[in-house]
Amino acid sequence: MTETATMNGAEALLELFRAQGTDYIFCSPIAAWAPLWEALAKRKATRNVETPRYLNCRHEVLAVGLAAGYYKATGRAQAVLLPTGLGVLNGAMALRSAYHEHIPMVVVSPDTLTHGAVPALDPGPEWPTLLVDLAGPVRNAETVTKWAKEVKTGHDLAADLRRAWYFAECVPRGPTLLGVPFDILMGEVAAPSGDKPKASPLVAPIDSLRDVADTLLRSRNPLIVTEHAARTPEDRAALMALAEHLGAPVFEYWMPLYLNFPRAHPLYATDPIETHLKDADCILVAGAHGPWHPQGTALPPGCTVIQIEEDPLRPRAPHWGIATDHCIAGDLGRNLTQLAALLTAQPRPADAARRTERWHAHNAASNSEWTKEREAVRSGEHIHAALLFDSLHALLPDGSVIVDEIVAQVPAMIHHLFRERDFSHIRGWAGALGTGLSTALGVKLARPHDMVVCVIGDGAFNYNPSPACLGLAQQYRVPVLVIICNNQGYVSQEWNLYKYFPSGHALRENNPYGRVIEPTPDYAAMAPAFGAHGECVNQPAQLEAALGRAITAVQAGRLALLDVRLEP
Ligand SMILES: Cc1ncc(C[n+]2csc(CCOP(=O)(O)OP(=O)(O)O)c2C)c(N)n1
Ligand SMILES: [Mg+2]
Repeated sequence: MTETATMNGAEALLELFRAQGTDYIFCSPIAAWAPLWEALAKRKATRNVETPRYLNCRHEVLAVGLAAGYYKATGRAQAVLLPTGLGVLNGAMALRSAYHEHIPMVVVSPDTLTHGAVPALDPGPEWPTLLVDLAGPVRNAETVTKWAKEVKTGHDLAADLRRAWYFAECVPRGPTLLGVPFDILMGEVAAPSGDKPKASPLVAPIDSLRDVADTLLRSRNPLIVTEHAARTPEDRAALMALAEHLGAPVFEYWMPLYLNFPRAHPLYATDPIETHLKDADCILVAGAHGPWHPQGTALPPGCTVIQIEEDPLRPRAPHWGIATDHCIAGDLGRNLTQLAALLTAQPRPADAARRTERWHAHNAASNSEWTKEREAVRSGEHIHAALLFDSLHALLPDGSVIVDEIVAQVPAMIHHLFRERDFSHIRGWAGALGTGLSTALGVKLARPHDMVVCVIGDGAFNYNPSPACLGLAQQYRVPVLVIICNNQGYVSQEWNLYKYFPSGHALRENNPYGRVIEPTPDYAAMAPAFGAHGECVNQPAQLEAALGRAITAVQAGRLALLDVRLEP
């Protein structure tokens, strides 16, 4: 009889992470990770191995946000460790964003089966008294993950971890969670053998794509709308090929997740899609969770709506109000690329060149309005958002990646910061505030040689685990440039007062209750506490020099935090 090699569950988990190809383990500490920490130290001492790299995170939202940012920049899923049910609850908001954004990651969370009754498997007296919940990590995760399960025995650990990883990475992508009791982390299991399963992509059959290509080619006024179609340059090239062949404009819905289309391209639509719906006869919704508002807006009779998405009709959301004619499910990038290839193999539609010219003229007219705005704000008394983004456009090095968590300044960022330079764009949040900083840090881990800029609202900054993020940047030397777009409050949250109560008491008496953050904190003063460079700037004349100093600090390896006081 051959003897099977054994190890404890934590050592096996580490080996499984390595075999799945994770680069990082983003861990929020709890004493129950002791066997894992010992396994890491043993591996380092005996084999001098540090991959996957372990990062200690001082907040669960930070751990999840790092994994999300790293995936957005690389397309590679990472491991996240969250301390039992309470850790899952603390990270749930960031998991919820990952779930909506189709971001894969595998979360592992410890629990206890025996609550101290077995001395060798006792996680500590705090478990039965303070740490465990009836729901446990798995049930706590159910509404914010794609798949969540507890490992029942040591025999199941390897198979369950591989399943969790496969489910996270296959479309529709998303976070998965494995509850692993302390009893299993400490107990003996067989050393895992075997590799990660090879997964074939899920793509639409060619006939369905051909059908859609024919519809697009026959259309007289096609529109394309996207929010997250192009995470990679290849995806972007496919979208460009489609748009250029058809002479169709590309609208990015107002908070794009990526730079889906070059924003200086003549077919990049510069005004909202809502004004053009009445003329459309075919709309390609290529990765957009809310392509227009309200979704029930009547479209012209006969207008065909084609949705290309990992999981069309939004199963993760309560509402999809768009009458959709074609659902093309599966890997978004691959389906787009195949569709572009089929389409461009056909002759260009006769009126595509004329349409291109028409859209070019239309977009140029709105662009000249943005140019006028840039010029108008140069001589202002206060720093206007347009001036900030224009200055960043001038000063940031090539290849910079902008990670944003802003609201009121989104249009200014899109039109002034991205107008010509070769910058990448990654959204750092998905409706729930609090993930911008950690997403930016995750992007920086993935792109250590590029300038990563987190453009964040003053309100948003307050929702982030900011000390934990600044601490991680210091501890592991992950220098990002943080620009606080400080308009001294929740400006966007006042919009409904203007809409519904324009002459009501709140606005008339300048008493809007929910808008203000007062007194405005000295955000820059936080930076030195974490060895970072910090500055506050409120004069237009000081802006460029302050940006220059902050960029230099980041290039020298320190996080820089610039609190830019914008005109309210
Ligand atoms: C977790 C969470 N809480 C509350 C909100 C509601 N909310 C959306 S934007 C916003 C204000 C953000 O302020 P800031 O970042 O300064 O942006 P501004 O409104 O000034 O543009 C709030 C409170 C939210 N989206 N997510
Ligand atoms: Mg604000």
